[in-house]
Amino acid sequence: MIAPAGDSVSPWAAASRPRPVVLALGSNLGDRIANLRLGIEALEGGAIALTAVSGVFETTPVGGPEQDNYLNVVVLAVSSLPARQVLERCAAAESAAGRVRTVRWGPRTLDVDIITCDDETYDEPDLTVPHPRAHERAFVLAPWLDVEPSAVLPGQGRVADLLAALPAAGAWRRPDLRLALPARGGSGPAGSGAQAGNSLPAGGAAAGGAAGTEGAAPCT
Ligand code: A4P
Ligand code: MG
Repeated sequence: MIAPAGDSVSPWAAASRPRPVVLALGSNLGDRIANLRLGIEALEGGAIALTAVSGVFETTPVGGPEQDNYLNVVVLAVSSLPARQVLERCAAAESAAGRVRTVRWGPRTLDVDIITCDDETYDEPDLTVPHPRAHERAFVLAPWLDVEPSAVLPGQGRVADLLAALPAAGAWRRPDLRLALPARGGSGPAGSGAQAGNSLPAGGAAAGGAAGTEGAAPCT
């Protein structure tokens, strides 16, 4: 295991420069792919620039009551926003998809979690970064590996190794479902999908495309 290398900065402090942020999105209620698309649209802009979106993975539920499968994706972003403001944007994205909180780990239209903010670490009642359970969850690791094959989870190790070490993956790629980066600065159709694993350099141009219908496909 790699020792945590976190910057102990205040979660209220803006970063001195845009740094990489990894966000995980999941939905298992309502129109799952539409919810993910709404979340991605809501996250873009306002000092958060999305740079890549993973392929869409169908995943078996972890924890909580009996519930339906999830669709999960991971998005990469750059931002100099304080971690707390990134968390607020995650909550706003959840609200945009009509999130209502019932039971912990229960079904939800959209959950958006901060997985990492560069190598910053926070351990507060309502903000823990890196996400404390990311290393043991295929629904985070599989899409993260898809969009960033060299990814490292601070304090835990390479995402590829963490995923390989899980006893059962519980995550299936859905090549029939695609989400794209939203139009930069704006109003374009988000997520009607270009390529899964679609990425742009920070500050790059927009991508668009169309999402498929839901039909199961075998997965890696
Ligand atoms: N919070 C603390 N740290 C963070 C962070 N790094 N990112 C706080 C986001 N939020 C963070 O979250 C509860 C509180 O966590 C927030 O108020 C925030 O201040 P929540 O979204 O209201 O509730 P939750 O998601 O039910 O709880 P929790 O503990 O965040 O759950 P997890 O660990 O996020 O797991 N199975 C599949 N297959 N796919 C999924 O996406 N998701 C979960 C939720 C469980 N099982 C799943 C999936
Ligand atoms: Mg959450």
